[in-house]
Amino acid sequence: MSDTGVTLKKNEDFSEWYTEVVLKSEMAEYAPIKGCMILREQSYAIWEKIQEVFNRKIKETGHKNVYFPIFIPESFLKKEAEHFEGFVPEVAWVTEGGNTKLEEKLAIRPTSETIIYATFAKWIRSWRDLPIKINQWCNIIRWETKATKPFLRTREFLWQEGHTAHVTSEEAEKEVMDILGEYKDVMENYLAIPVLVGVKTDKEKFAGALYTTTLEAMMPDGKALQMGTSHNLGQNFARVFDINFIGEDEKEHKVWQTSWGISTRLIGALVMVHGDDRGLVMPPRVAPVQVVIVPITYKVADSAAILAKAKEILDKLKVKHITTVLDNRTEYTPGWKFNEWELKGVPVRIEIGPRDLKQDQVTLARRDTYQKTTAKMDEAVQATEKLLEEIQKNLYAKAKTALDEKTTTVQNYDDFQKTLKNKGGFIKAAWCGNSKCEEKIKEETGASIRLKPFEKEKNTANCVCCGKKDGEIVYFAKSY
Ligand code: 86X
Repeated sequence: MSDTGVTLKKNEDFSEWYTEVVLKSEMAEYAPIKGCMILREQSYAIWEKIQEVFNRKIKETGHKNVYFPIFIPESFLKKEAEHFEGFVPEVAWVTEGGNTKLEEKLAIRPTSETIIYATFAKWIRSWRDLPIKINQWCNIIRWETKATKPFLRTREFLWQEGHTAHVTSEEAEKEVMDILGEYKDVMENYLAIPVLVGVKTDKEKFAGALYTTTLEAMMPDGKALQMGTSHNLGQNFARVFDINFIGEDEKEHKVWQTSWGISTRLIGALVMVHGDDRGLVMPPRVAPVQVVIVPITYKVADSAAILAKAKEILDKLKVKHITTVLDNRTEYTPGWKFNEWELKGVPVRIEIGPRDLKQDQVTLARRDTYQKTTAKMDEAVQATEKLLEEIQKNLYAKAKTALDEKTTTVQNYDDFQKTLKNKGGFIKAAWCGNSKCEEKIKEETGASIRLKPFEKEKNTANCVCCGKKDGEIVYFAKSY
């Protein structure tokens, strides 16, 4: 068992548990390149689900998918020195092709603003060319020097980056919020992970943006995880890349822009939030396999009849578009199969044994609570559908309770430090708005301001750091 099953406890050794689950569930494995991972079938299928859901959403709202080159000439990045400078140590370069040194070195994209916006400048002439709303699914390279962690921090990862250009500031503003709303829907209603939404502080925002909106989730170890961002770029890039258009007024204007992204990081959050001591727990709406049928035919006389029933249910579930696997391998015992499918997080297991056959029923086992129930054969599909919905709801509700439990309001710096040390999580506290206080707190406690909530709290309080009156309530946390 120790070879294949999870040996560490989520509550005791969270970080090691996480790695063990990721590896043993065959989500990912380390690649023979430092800081890189192999995404195996198990995790790539989840990525495809996320793509499916998000593609549908953005296409419905008039976005189109495109693909830009992986290489970005150095001169492009230098044009935007303001946001590029801080990132220089993270850029990987190509300097040679074959045996020839390149005249200009090429960055392997760390993000694609510069190459995409240089192209926008060519595409856009008049207001009739707007808006442009494009998205690309691609890989990204950032030469991380900090310790890497599967899905959360690797030198290469997959993401989508959306880039839009608009006639008016209002349109860009609406786009930023629309996308944020779609992200929230993906995270909460598909991944079953509740998120806080709000705006980053000036210190934490993307340097190229007017403002950065963010979605933040809470992990079981008390650290926050940024799940996605949506930026209002204003006319910052339009100025640098000369993205101008002739308006209906026949005058020249600069476009208003947005950019936004989510990445394979979300898969890491999924493992952390829902996983347990037996392994992964997949929310039904993104589970690569939603139902596994295990016929209990091992050394059983009725095995042919049991298998026939299993196939009957398999076909019925397929008709309902429920992704189902019939595990009729004969070389493993039912118990061994249970463990394996639990490790992989399959939400519902249907067992059919001799007793079930006799009583014209099936046994349903749910992955989230381990509860077992039975259903009559002709109600099995309906019962399964209902159970999948319940599991989806329950996983979200559990995660929401955990988030609420890990959110603490404090009035003074002493409580701030104690809470952070003993409990972690989000700390709601008043902040005067001065980045000096923000930096001091980060230095002394390791916690940063994760976001300023959109829904401003009516209450104000004294800044938790300097004591100044009428501070704004913000969320602090240590983070990944
Ligand atoms: C910021 C901004 C933005 C589109 C997103 O957050 C979503 C999708 N892009 C990304 N960012 C950088 O601009 C950046 C630039 C360089 Cl050169 C780098 F090496 C690392 C970077 N990391 C983040």
